[in-house]
Amino acid sequence: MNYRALRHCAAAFALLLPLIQLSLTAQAAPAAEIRLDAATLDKYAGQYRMNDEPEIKLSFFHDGNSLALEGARIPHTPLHASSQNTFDNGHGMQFTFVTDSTGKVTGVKRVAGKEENEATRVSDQPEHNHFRSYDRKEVMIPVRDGVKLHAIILRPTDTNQPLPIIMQRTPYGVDGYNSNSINAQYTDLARSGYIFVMEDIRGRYGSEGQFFMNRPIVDHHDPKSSDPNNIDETTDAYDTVGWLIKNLPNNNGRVGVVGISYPGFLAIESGIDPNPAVKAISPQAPMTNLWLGDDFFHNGAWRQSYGYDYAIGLETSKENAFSKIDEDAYNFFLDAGSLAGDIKKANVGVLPTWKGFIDHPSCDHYWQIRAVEDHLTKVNVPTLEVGGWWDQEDMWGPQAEYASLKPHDKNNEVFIVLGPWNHGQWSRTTRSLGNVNFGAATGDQFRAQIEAPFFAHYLKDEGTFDLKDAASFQTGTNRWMRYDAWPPKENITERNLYLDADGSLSFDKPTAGDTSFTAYTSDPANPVPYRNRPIEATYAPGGSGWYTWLVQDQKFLGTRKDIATWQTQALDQPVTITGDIVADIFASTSGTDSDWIVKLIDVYPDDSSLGKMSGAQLMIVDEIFRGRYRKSFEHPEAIPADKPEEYKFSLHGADHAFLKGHRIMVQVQSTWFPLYDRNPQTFVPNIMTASPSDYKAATQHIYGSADHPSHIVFPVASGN
Ligand code: PG9
Repeated sequence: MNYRALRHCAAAFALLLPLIQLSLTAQAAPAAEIRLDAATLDKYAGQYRMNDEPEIKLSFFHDGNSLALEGARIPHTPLHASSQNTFDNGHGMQFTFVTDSTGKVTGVKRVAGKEENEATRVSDQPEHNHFRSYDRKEVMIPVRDGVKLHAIILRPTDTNQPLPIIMQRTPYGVDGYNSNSINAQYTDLARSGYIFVMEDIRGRYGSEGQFFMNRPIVDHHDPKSSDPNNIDETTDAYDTVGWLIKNLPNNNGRVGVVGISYPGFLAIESGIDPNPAVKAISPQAPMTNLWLGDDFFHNGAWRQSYGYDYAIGLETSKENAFSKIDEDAYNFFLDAGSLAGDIKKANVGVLPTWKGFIDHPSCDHYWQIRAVEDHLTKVNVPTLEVGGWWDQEDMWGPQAEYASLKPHDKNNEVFIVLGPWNHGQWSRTTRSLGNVNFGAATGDQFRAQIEAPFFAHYLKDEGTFDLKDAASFQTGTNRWMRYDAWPPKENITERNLYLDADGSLSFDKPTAGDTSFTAYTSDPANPVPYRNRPIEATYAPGGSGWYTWLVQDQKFLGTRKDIATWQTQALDQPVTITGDIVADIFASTSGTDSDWIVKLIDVYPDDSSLGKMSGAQLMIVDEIFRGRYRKSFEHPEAIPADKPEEYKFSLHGADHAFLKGHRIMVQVQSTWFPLYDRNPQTFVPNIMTASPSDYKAATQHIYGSADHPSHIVFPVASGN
């Protein structure tokens, strides 16, 4: 299992706590080992609790001539002494024990790369983890067109009872799965006991056939579907499940499918015209609509750095090969210009996904047939959707899939969980995202209290599953809420928060004439960075700000003149918003095309007790809209210069309390680079091939008048 594979599997495993990653992956050469006497080793043995993540306990054992480490999600890991009080795991992580003036061991400092944390000694009795032993087999599974798919099968060694199967299908490689990684990643499920099946999808890693990025669904009801070559990910899942049920001894005939991100897309596909043995699926951060709101475009604006990096990662090799831009990505993409320029710079030919972007910049048939939510016209299988409020990749997918399935949910089998997470973060044990601390290890709570009971109920008939319909972690108040539906209707009043020309925000509709606007100049030669520079490649092996940019304090933007800002006074009582937040903006441009980016921000008070959050500007929801698509996503149209036009688009769901003393802020800007390619601000037929002379500065007006009252639709919650 290589480090990059782990890291990217931003989805699956890479998002586990760094401790686990580093205990399983080779990094730096260990320092020379020294021998310590038994009394010294005994002195260090015990249990330590991480100071900043109290749910993580490290147990050090006196193990032979050295120490070994274990944790609830950490396999037994031998350590080597490199000094009287420092040990390393042989993979770049050091533990230095700390003693007080009496010589008593009080804690341990953990250093891993740039990260340093401390743990306090809480007991002299180390605790073993409860890892269950799994037996590992490798198989090739034939599917209907004769292609064979590679899979790893893991089965508990301590029982011959018929067990259900939990399957994950993935493009990111399955070779690294073994008893330890299953226990570390799926701790609750592994303990409960399932047969785990991890499968490489067609054309990736050990599987035969041709990989096709986000392969569209074929028409299974077409007479042609008897043609064995009429395959897609749903048929590969169907055939795999059929083979497993027939060939794995002692299975109970039921299969659950789980996955994050690309594997989340594969999980929802397993529930479309499913094999009858599929009894539960959990699509987590599933990529669903690549043009409207997930990885590659948002409302028609192309995600330049991501689309570039990801296509290299999956299409230049059968195994992950993510791009290694070794300069500030801001400069790299500014120099390249449009996608045509990126392709020249990459020098790896025109990858299939890039060809898709160039030939289909608009939402034509090519993207329409890839929109998974359009296939969700029936509930075939109990479904648990999972999404993060700050998911930097697939925030749209879970909410869109839930919204499509829900109207067909006659038996109350479709659920959604939304929490304070980035992409896949619910698989980790942590209280924080960036500088924001939510006061509890919410991922652990989700896995133990929602995910494990969901699968136990539907696959083992154990217990009840009584999530109402939606579980949401309300940020600000930092508490779990349960709702009858998402977005909830009860106790919600929609109110418009108006963007007034004097820079204030108010619930009162403006009455002034059209000379009431806020102006700024947007210059594609100097675009607004979406995060702090230098910007690393998305999954840069040495670390990347990608994972936390959505919670980055927006003060990093300083006093740029190309961002319009509105804000309230400090609130004298909390304002809670629960549901979909919609931007309804009236704007004009002196150009003939433009992007509109709207960010809703919680401004924390200056208060040293808030630590790093004192005075912070935390984005709550945000989105971009490419102006040429205001009338049709399929047929773009130039914008008439200097004329107010309406741009109405969802900023997505939130469940957030702006607390007393905080301020509500809204920002509008027209570049967000290099996450999104620059709009030339001059209408050209295809922005993917725009030339340098097409890019022009433009004067933008955001209206706050009676006729053109720009506002944000706020679902204000009361009584909770
Ligand atoms: N967000 C990734 C992805 C999924 C589907 C298409 C493109 C990218 C992922 O983490 O799997």
